[in-house]
Amino acid sequence: MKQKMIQYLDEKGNADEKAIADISEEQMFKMYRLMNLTRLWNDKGLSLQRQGRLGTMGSVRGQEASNIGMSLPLHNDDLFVPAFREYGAMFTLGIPLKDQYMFWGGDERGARVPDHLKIANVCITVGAHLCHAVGIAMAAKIKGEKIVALSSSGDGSTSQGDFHESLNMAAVFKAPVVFIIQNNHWAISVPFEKQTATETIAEKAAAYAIDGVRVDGNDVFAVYKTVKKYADRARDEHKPALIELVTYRMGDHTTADDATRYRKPEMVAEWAKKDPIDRLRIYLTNHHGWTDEKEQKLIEELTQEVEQAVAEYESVETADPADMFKYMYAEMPWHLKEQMEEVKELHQQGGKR
Ligand SMILES: Cc1ncc(C[n+]2csc(CCOP(=O)(O)OP(=O)(O)O)c2C)c(N)n1
Ligand SMILES: [Mg+2]
Repeated sequence: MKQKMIQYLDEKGNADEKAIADISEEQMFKMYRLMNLTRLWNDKGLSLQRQGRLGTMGSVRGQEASNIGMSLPLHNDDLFVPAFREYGAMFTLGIPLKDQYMFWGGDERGARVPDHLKIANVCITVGAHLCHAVGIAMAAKIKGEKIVALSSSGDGSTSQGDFHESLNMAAVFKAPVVFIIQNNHWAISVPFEKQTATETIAEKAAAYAIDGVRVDGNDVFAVYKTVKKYADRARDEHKPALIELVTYRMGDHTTADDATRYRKPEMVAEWAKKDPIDRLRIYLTNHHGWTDEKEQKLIEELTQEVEQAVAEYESVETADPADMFKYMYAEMPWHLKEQMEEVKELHQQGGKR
C-alpha cells in the first residue's frame, strides 16, 4: 500500500508557507534551540562515555526534529510515554539535562521524573510501554480527564506483540492515545526491510481501523503539525492514531554497538543530506533573519548549558549502594537483608573483601 509522506520543509530548506502559516516565528526559534540543545547534549554524552565518565548511551543524532516536534504539542496534563531514544522530547517537557546523564551513568535517581511532570519512566523493554500508554489513556477517559497519552517507540517495537495488542485495544475501547513510531530504519543491526514486509508502518493502522499517517520525521514543522492535529483529536474525540516518523539513526545503536559492521557509510551519507537541523537553519536564514552571529551566540549559550549539566551530574553525591535493595518489596525478605548488610560492610571497607 502506498502512503503519502507529509512534508512541509524539504531537504534544501524550502517550506510550504501556507501549510506552516500557524507556526509563529517564536515557536520556530524555540524548535531550533531545542534541536541544537539535544544534539549538543547527545554529542557531549557520547564523548563522556568514551572517556569513561558515562556508562552507555544511545545516540539520538538525526532524530532531533522527531523528538522536538512530537513533544511541543503536548499540554501540561497530557502524558508522555517514552522508550529510550527520546532525550530531546524529555528536555522539551522539562526533564533536567543532568538527570539523563545520571540515568545513562547508571544512577537510578536520574530516572525519577519530577512530580510536576507527566512523563512515564524510560522504557528499555522494547514495545512494553505502548500497553502502559493505552492503560493511562483509558484510565483518564474513565475519570473524565481530557488528556492524550502519547507514546514513542522505534520501528523495532512494531514486531512486538505489545504493539499490535495496544493498537487493537486502543481502537476497540476508543482510548485517547497517539502512538508515535520513530522509524529510524534500524533496530540495532536489523534493517527496516527485515523488520516488516509492509512498505510503511503507517499502513498497519488499517488493520485496527484507526488512522495511520506517515510523516517526514526530519521535518520539524510536519512532525509538530501532525502530532498536534492527532493529539488534539484524541483529547477531544477519543480517537487513537498511529504516526510514523520517517527518520534515520545517524549514530550507533548505543556506545556498545559498531554500526560500520552492518551498514555502508554511503547510506549514512545519503541521510546526512536530509539533516533536520541543517534544513531548519537554511530556512530560518532565508526567511527569518537568522545569521552566523546569532548561530554562534546560540551554540555558545547551549554549550554552556550542557557543560553546566555535566558539572552537576559529576558533582552528585554517589548513591548509597544499599538503595538497590530497598524498593522491590514493602518488607524486605531475610535473604535480601543479609545481602544488603554484606554490601554495606564491603562498602565501608572500600569495596575490598
Ligand atoms: C523486549 C526486548 N527485546 C530486546 C531488547 C534488546 N533491544 C534493545 S533496543 C533494541 C532495538 C530497538 O529498535 P527500535 O525499536 O527500532 O528502536 P531504536 O533503538 O531504533 O530507537 C533491542 C532489540 C529489549 N530491550 N527488549
Ligand atoms: Mg529503530
